[in-house]
Amino acid sequence: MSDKNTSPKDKYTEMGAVPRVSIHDLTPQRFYREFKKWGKPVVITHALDSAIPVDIEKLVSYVGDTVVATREYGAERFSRPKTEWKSYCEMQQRTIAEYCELLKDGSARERHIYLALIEMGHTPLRQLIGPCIDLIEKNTGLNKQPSIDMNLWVGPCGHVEPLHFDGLDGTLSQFRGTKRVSLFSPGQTRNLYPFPLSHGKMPATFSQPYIDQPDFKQFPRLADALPHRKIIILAEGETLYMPVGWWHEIESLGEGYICSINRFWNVDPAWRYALAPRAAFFQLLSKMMRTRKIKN
Ligand SMILES: O=C(O)CCC(=O)C(=O)O
Repeated sequence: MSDKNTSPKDKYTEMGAVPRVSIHDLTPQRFYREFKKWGKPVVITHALDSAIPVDIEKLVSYVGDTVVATREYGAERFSRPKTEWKSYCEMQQRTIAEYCELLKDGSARERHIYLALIEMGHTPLRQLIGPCIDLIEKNTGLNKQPSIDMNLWVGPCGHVEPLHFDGLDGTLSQFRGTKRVSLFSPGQTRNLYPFPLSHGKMPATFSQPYIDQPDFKQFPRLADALPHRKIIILAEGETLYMPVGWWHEIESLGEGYICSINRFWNVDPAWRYALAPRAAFFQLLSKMMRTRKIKN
C-alpha cells in the first residue's frame, strides 16, 4: 500500500503479512503444514457463507430470551490510562433481546456495552452457526477444546476490545460487520508491557499501553513492537485463525453493530507453547483453578 493510502493509525503495520485462504482449498494436512505447526495466523474465507449475515432479528428469534452477562465499560474508561482502571468492566445481567434494544437506541454505543464471550454451544443458535464451525474443524483439523464451546460477541461499531492474548488457539468469525484486528506475535510480549500479576485490577494477559496513542515516555519498548504490528481488516464472512499467545486488539468498524463468534482450540503440536511461555503459564494456572473449583 502506498503512503497516500495509509492512515496514520496504520503507519507501523507489517503489510500483507497475513494470507487469505478459502476454506474450500484447505485440508488438515495443508493447514498443519502452513499455519498450525508453527503458529502462523491466517484469514479463512467462505466458511460462513451458509449463515451470514447474523443480524439482530435472527439473534432475537433464536436466543432472544437467553439471559446473559453483558460488559459495560462506560464512556469515560477509554479516556483514562489503562493503568488507572479500577476494574476491567462492570457486569450486568439482561436478556439478549434487551441487549439488542440497547444497540438499536444507541445506548450500547454511548456507554460501551458489549455482549462478549457468551457460550452458545448448547442454545438454538448452534443450528445456524454450528455447521460453519464444523466445516472449519473438518477442513483445518483444528481440535475442539471440549470444555469451552463457541462464544458469541455482539456490540456497537466503534468499540475497541483492548490488546490481550489467550492461552489456546482461537478463531474469530465475522457473522456481521467488519473488524480491524491488530496482531503481535508472542515474541513481542516484553515490548507490549503486560500488566504484572501484582496489579490485581487488570488481568495479566492484557497490555498496559494504548497502541494507537503510544506513550513512548512511559513505555519506551513499545517503539520496538509497533513495526511488527499486523493489521487485518476482517470482513463479514471471514474467519481469523489466531495461534496461542498472539496479542490481539479488536476494533469494530463502520456504523451499526457487529456479530462474531469465537472458538478456542487445543494447541497442537503442544510444544508450540514453548513459543508463547506466558500464555502457557496462564493456561496452566486457569486449568488448575478450574480443577480446584470442580473438586470443591
Ligand atoms: O472480537 C472481539 O472483540 C474480541 C475477540 C477475542 O478476543 C477473541 O476472539 O479471542
